[in-house]
Amino acid sequence: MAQEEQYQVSEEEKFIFDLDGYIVIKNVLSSDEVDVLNAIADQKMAEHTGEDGYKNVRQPSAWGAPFQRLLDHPRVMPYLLEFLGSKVRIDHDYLIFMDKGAKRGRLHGGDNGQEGDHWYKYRDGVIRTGLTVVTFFTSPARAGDGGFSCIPGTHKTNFLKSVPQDVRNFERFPHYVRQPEVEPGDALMFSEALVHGTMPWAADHQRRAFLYKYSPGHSAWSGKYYDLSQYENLTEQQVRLMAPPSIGSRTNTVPDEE
Ligand SMILES: O=C(O)CCC(=O)C(=O)O
Repeated sequence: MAQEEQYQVSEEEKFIFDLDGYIVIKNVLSSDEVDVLNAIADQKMAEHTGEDGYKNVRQPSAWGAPFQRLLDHPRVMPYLLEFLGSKVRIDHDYLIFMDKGAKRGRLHGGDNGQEGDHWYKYRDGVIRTGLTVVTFFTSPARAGDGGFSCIPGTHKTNFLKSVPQDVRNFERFPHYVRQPEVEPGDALMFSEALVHGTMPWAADHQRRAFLYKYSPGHSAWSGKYYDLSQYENLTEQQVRLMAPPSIGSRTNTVPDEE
């Protein structure tokens, strides 16, 4: 049995993702795995000074096996196949580290008709979404800490332009803005069709989030495709996942998935 088949997206999880536009997948990584990722990140990030406590660095997936494994993590693949289809591909990845007081990223996103890869659809029991993010957390974001925040349900809103600018700028926090709580080892999956952003970081500990972004097989958000020579010992599945966008002769990312 393929490892992915051990995990099924439940009907309740489909309901949650359809309702909110995001879902928290608990305990994707063990505490040992989190420690390994943090130790590698400590080394790799030592030379990055960032800007006002904010660091954004490209492509942690190329930092060796523990980060490469996140590309097609067996706990996450079932969600990618369920929501992006059998030809899902990795589009790009980066990390966000934030120290107390760091600010970035107003509320943005949504299917505004301009960003072609930001969309969400449902038809005949099947959910499909465009550019979709899986954020792996190696430090917690508890109530009031800040970091990833969103307006649940806005992946389907008919009133995208009505989100007030002071709310988008985090100058006002009405009840409909939510900062999901996560623990180290959790992953949060969200559609870029969801209105979302980066709330100022208020916690004493550093925010550590690794964002792996996926697209359906036919599409791309990034114009820069993966250079496989930057990776070692890629599996055949990872090579299929990292292929540039196309649909005609593209094989399924997990071969027996329809
Ligand atoms: O996790 C965050 O801080 C939000 C990231 C974001 O805005 C994005 O992925 O477009």
